[in-house]
Amino acid sequence: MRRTFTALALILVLASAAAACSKQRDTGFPPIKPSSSASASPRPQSTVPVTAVTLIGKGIQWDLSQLYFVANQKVTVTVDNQETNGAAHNFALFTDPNRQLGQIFAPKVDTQPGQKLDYVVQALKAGTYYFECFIHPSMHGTVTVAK
Ligand SMILES: [Cu+2]
Repeated sequence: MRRTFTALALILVLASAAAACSKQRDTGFPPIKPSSSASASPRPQSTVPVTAVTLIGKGIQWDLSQLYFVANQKVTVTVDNQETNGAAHNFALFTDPNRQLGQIFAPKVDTQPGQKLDYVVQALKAGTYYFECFIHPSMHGTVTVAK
């Protein structure tokens, strides 16, 4: 009788251990990406309007999705292309959120991998504008222009 009880207890212990194991495996969180994934993570940013800003292009992503320009002054956008996949980037500006219409700044040249290039944007009135890389329209964001 005692032997049966011991065997039963052992089975219960094993069963609960297996349950705990499978519970541990499913955390409900997405798996942690290895650090080798090329996506640039957003960096903390000031909301103060500036006349010069650097945009880093890496992994077919900009490091910033929101820019702040000073109104009524030329603004220099430096594109820092950190790609290792051979992709070139550039900077274009629109008044239309879908970036289909209202282009107000067109890049004359592309920034090649390993290059930094300045795009000097003409003085803009206060308001909201939209930027993108012409080559990769998924690389886009918003520009807030304020005094
Ligand atoms: Cu691009």
